[in-house]
Amino acid sequence: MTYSAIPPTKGEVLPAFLVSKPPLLCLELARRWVDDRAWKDESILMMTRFQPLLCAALLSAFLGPIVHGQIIVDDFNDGNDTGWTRSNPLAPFGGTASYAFPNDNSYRIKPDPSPNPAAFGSGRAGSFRPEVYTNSFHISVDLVAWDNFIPQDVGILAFVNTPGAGTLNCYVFSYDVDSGSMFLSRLDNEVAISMGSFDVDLDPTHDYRLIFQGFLGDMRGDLFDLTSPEFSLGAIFTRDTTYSSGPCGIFVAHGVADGGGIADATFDNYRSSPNTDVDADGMGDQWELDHFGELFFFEDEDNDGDGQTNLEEFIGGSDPTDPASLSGLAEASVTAGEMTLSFALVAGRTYSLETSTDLETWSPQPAAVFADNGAKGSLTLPTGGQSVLFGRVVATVD
Ligand SMILES: [Ca+2]
Ligand SMILES: [Ca+2]
Ligand SMILES: [Ca+2]
Ligand SMILES: [Ca+2]
Repeated sequence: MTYSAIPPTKGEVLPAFLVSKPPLLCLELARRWVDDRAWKDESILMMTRFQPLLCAALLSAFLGPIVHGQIIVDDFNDGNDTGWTRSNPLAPFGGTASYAFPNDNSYRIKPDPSPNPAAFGSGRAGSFRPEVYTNSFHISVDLVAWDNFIPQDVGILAFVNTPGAGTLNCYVFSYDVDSGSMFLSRLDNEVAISMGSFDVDLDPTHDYRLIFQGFLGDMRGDLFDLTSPEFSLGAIFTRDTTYSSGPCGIFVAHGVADGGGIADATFDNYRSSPNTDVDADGMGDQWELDHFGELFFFEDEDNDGDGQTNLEEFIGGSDPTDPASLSGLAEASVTAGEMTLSFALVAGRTYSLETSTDLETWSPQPAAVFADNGAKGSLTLPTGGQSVLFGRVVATVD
């Protein structure tokens, strides 16, 4: 009996959009057709390979289940902001703001003009999640129905402390319509200290994604145009350790200092997580720190010389400093017309099954049934009629 084999491929540098959602460990199992169109359990070849599966990773970012504690996802498709705390710092002074859910699938925040711009500053409002992040945060949110003609600032707040007019302390990644720039700033008592910026003109016919993350003082803000999300429009990288803990959220403010106009922004697809990748190498920063003591090793290096790159070991959950520890071990069986692939479970991964008849084109199999058997997981799919079928497990980092 002969088998086709796939040479291992090296991990690839990931587009920045996939920061902390890199591709995946593929456990590829080849089965050959033998004797009377019957699957033979023993005719199995197992291979491991790593291959970027961008679509799967992207889909998972939107559709993946909320799997553990501090990962929060809200697409607002329930037409409400249950779980959020609305914040209007001018409320004590008579300031108002409205909150709405356009099409019952997005989140619009619209502060009214300030009751006294000279005394209290311009109109501004936001909404916060209650979850507290400490040392690390990864926040993603989309800007939709964008209006580039309202002078305003809009974006993400992280490590929020003492919210309120003249008291808010936090970090901010935001777009400033007036200057046509993204800014990464620190707010001390609501006074902004810019720590980096880049110029970009937003197109009101496009939707945008802001991603803001911080890990032990290293911070990174990225902007993406969702019509071509594989390319970052720009990134800001900086370091500051003034604040290290707090909840996070979104905001919009009228953009003219001491101005009396409105602000109006619509958000969608909010996601927050403690899992960061501020150096954009596809490997979780905490994992890098735990194993290497720092973030400065590369994803395509093989520090322990075991033939698997550091990125491969991160995705598969093995130790990148131990040559005896390898990723990608799996088992396969076919019984009663079902193919089952089992694999070592790693926390923070979502697994899915793909099949192919030619090892070229792979098709997602959302009907495959996932089972958590403790240390091992499995995916099971009915088979039938194929003369050759290959299966692989795709692990997407949450
Ligand atoms: Ca939505
Ligand atoms: Ca990293
Ligand atoms: Ca290695
Ligand atoms: Ca290893």
